[in-house]
Amino acid sequence: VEASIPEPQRAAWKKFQATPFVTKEDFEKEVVRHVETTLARSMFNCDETAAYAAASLAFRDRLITEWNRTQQRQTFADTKRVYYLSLEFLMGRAFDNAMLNVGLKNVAKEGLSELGFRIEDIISQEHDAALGNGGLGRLAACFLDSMASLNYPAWGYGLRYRYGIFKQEIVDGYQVEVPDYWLDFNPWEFPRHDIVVDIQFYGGVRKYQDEHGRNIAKWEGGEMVKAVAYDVPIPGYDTPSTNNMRLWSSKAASGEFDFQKFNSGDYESSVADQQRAETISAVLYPNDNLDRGKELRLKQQYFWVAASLYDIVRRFKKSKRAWSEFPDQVAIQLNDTHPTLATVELQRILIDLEGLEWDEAWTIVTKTFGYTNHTVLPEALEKWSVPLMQNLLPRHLQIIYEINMYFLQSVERKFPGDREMLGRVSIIEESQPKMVRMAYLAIVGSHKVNGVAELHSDLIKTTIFKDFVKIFGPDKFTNVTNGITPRRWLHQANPRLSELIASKTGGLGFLKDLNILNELEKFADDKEFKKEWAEIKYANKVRLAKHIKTTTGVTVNPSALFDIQVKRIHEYKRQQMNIFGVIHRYLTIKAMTAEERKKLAPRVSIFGGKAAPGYWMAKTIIHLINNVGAKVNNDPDIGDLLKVIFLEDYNVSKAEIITPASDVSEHISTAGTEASGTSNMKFVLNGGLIIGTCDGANIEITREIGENNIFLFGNLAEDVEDLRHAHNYGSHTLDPDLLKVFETIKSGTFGDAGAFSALTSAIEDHGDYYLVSDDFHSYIQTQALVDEAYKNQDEWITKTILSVARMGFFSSDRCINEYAEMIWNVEPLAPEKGETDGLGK
Ligand code: KOT
Repeated sequence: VEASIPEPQRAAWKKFQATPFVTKEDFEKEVVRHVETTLARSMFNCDETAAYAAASLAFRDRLITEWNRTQQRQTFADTKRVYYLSLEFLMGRAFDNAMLNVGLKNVAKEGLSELGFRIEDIISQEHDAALGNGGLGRLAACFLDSMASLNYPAWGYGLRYRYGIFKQEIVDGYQVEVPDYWLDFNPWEFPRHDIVVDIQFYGGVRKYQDEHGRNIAKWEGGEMVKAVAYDVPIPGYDTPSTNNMRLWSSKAASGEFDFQKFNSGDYESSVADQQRAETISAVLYPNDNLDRGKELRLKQQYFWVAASLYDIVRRFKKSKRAWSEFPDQVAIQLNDTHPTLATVELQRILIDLEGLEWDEAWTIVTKTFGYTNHTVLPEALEKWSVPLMQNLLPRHLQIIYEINMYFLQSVERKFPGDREMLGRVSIIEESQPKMVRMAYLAIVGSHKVNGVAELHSDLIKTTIFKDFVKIFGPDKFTNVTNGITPRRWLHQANPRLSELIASKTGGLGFLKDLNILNELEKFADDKEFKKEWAEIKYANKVRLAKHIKTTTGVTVNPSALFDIQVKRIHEYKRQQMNIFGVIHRYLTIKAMTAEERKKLAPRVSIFGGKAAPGYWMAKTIIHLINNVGAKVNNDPDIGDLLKVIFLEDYNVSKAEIITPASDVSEHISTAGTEASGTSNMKFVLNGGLIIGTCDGANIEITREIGENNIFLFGNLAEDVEDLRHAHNYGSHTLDPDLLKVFETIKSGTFGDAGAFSALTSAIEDHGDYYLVSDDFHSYIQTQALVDEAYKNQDEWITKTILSVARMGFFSSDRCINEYAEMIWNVEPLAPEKGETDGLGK
């Protein structure tokens, strides 16, 4: 539909086009206008919620103006765009981020103050957008920030879950899940009721020959559901570029179906249909690093992928180019295997709907897609049962079989007679029932596959995807080490540190080129600077101590060493090893003389993180941490020497308080299991040291900051397999200190001894798969080194300054530039000077 205003009337439009506010006065005017009109309130009933709403709407209007301009610019330029497909976007709060990226936080702060509000109180009114589980979803959010900040024409595509990740409450030491209904008031989304896509499920395939003798496959019947677009503006930092995140919401297809039922008096079932349709985008699956193969999850995946591809193809078709140019205009990145059906859907569109030949179509598909792998854990590798897929997506299953047939034929040509190889690499696993291996499909359907840290990218090449390296050659496989956005994870979370750095490096330029942090090296021995540096850390610890006091009631001493492990609870991340170490410390202190105790550095052990609701072992770990806390924190014999805290409901906005407050943080996964980790980067960037295993990005962090500045311990990835084998087939003697810890637990010191038997017997009786006992001694020794090092505050501070100075590599801007160059082949599209009013600075 041509909806463009004719030339003669455009002058009027230009005259009256929206102008984003820049001054404090204009900001206040917008806030008052929104309070009085949009919200229908007045100065006599404007509470903090209303002030938050109005201030956000003022910024949203501003973002939307730039968003429109950015989209226009991209459409006119008609250059290649990136589409980042992710089932998770763990965005956190948007208001503070919008103010900082647009450069108007001070304007807003003063404006709000004149209107009677403190900006911190207003910021904290916002509900986190928690559409993700952990690292994978937060990575997608950091990438959106970097793509906009670097002016890449890029869209995020995801699902608009009505319920994000559950809220965690701790009741009597147990995790309780509470639904996270976050959409009551969300000023950051922009419903596009005109952008609606019909999505088909179930039905069957009719095959026939048309009048030209061509084979036609028609997917017919089944159910229709509507996908409605909701757009969220993504502002870049210090640039007018504002990209788009498009989230799809499911709605019942109105019309024939339910209308018929309705007329025939079947009101109930027409309402049931509607509810079933809306269920598709209702809830985020709360599993991190686990695949459960549920039908509704497959429905979510296809719903989102089909709507996104329809949208992408529609946009491409407007340019009236030949199909062969599709990969020159479109790059699609698959964030893990969750969107892999997109490869099949594009092939279906091209052959069934657009009439292309198979080979021509498949060339386009593979040139378009890139696939990022985030895990090697076998329980996390997605597989879908063939009967399930046959029922839900009959045409897609046929296409998958055909993709597999051509693929296996090419393997057969390259490795004639190697039947075992064919069985190993087949996209279809010949099990009962048969399964579609999504990672294999993603590899075959993409031109590049990347891991997320060097060790991980090497591991996938030598273990789970070894055969595929032989088949496609090593160049198809590459590495892009993860990163984090310094805007949120330094400037926003730690404003004082950001300010101090700016004062020594000539302004905020480091937020756009993080390598500028290097200039801090020369202050590593500067007395004045170190004093300020230490004061900021202390203030951040005081802030966290206050949060601990109000949320748990426990008083912690901000001068104690803050030792933090916050991340999803998982056996491979080994929070159990941490809490066993804490128990060991407790026993050690109890056995000490008063003299010995004086020499000890007081410690606060802080944990946080959610367990998947069905993951019993993870829930048991949370229970043990809380029970240890209850015992230790109330033991008068211990006092400040040791406190154990479990922080409820760890999420992005809490991470912004927690991350700047660490002295050490723990990244202690069994070597070879954590693909990258990203909180390790956040903690170091905020002036904390880390204790970690030789795993994921810890290795590259060590390379960058120097091995004197990190506490590494434990067995190496290359030895893990042999150790596991020895546990199961050799004699398995456990660490004596760990056995003492187990005895204490079993004696009931931390409450009901039986409650924790699963934790101890996983190690004693079931092979200790995660090597807790093998690494325990080295862990305890390294913790003792931490104690020693912390006593020398002067050296400690120097280590933290040097570490921050060397963290430039871990900016997500570096990642995005690598993806753009190696995988997407896209260029930034810089806004022209003077095209907009630019920033309000
Ligand atoms: C897998 C299945 C479902 C949900 C999440 C996953 C998942 C999450 N797989 N890997 N991750 C994490 O991704 C992060 C970002 O790359 C990594 O830093 C982290 O090590 C992975 O565990």
